[in-house]
Amino acid sequence: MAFPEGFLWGGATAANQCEGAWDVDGRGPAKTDVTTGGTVDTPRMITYRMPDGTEGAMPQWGAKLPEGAKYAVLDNYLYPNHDGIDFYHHYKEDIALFAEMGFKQFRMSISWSRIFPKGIEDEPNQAGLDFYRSVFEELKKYDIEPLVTMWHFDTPLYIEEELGDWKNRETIALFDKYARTILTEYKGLVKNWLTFNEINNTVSFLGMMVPASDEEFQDAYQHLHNQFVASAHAVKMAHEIDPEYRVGCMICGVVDYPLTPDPDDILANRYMWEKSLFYCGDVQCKGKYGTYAKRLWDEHNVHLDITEQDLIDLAEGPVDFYTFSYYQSSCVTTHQGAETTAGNMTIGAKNPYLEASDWGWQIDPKGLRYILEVMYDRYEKPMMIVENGLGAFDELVEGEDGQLTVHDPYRIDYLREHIKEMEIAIEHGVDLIGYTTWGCIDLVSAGTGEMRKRYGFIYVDKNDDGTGSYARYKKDSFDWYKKVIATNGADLD
Ligand code: P53
Repeated sequence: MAFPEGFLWGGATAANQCEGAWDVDGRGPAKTDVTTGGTVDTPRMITYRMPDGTEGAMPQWGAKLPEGAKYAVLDNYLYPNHDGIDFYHHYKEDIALFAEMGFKQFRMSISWSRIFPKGIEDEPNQAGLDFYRSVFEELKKYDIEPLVTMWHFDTPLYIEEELGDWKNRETIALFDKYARTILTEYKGLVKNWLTFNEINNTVSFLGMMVPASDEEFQDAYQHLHNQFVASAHAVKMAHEIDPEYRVGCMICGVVDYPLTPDPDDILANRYMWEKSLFYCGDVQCKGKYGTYAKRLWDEHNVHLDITEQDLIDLAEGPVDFYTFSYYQSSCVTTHQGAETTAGNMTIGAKNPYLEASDWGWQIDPKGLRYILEVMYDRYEKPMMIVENGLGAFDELVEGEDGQLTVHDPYRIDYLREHIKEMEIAIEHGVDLIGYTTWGCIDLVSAGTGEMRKRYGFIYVDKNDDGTGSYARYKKDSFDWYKKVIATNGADLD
């Protein structure tokens, strides 16, 4: 049997997409709290107010706040992350359902601004610390191991707005304080941590959905460098605070293929892997920049502020394991006019051999084997897939037992085919130790802000217009995944 004993089956969420309670118990706002809902072909908007009181909204990607504007929550807009799926008040019920499926591991994130509302306070917010303690204790009741992401796209808005976000080095020290606080607080309750979710997105998607200037690349690479340093600090700190702690990186694993055998496409694809995947993975796993980094910086005239001490810190803080998300693959080409898939998050050329989801994400189980094998060979560190799944429209119907349910064979098929590829990768020698499907309970989409883009085994009655009872219902995939876990991946039917 391919899957090793103790394999960490489970599901994944992120604080800002499920907790809700955005301004409850002293939590400060994050960027997601000024971000509206969008759709597959209309962007999410970020709302702001001018000094003279005029209100405005700009697309999530590519636009810059007008001079003098401040992020603001406005009337007449809907902010889906404000309420999420109200995990904040439903966590006991939700964790009981995860336990019923047999989860060994639950991936979640801590909202930084619940612990330090602005990010700059000297003392943490006790109510925020208490909330996560209760969640960890609840998980412990069922022997579910938490896998905790320290940062899932949610820097406190104050840091983002007043301090210049991650392009400012001062943010490193603020993150250090936050990391030390949670690593100290949850000693004994947590073993496995991830530092930055999909850290590579900052550069790998830049210029793809809308064109970007060299200045934006400069800021993005500096932002990444500062996060690399903060991540290395967190790894070192974790090992000092508790030798049992293990800390991983988290990379957005979009697999690219050359669209044609034109040598220019082959090279372009290789350079895409360097920019999108290796750049971050190499620094976080090997503790130093790859040889190609200078070429990437030169492309956009980037000059980084990297100190001698930074280089020492990076070398001393490589991660213990490698994790990534995997949803889709894409194609790279130097040829003009290549066809793309639908959707407002189109990230490359269309692959004629693959089908795409309703949101234009190309479904490619073999790509999962491909990236597992490449990355394991490169880093030789234990690996986890910490996000994978199909965002799809679900219909709530009455089941045979009279209970409301969703018949979701499309989701089961997607997951089954990906798990089969994991199995092959393990047979080929990859040290894969865990798998957490994305949005194991329906939650707010990061890309579009929709509820209707559902990933869960558990349906949540909440709609895009904000209505709904927040009741939870088991989908067909719930029982299927329960069986997969019970048989340690042997029965996928
Ligand atoms: P949604 C873009 C491309 C690939 C993964 O995405 C991405 C994104 C950003 O949306 O994000 C990850 O919700 C991310 C999760 C997110 C999930 O993929 O747009 O870590 O927060 O929800 C799925 O369908």
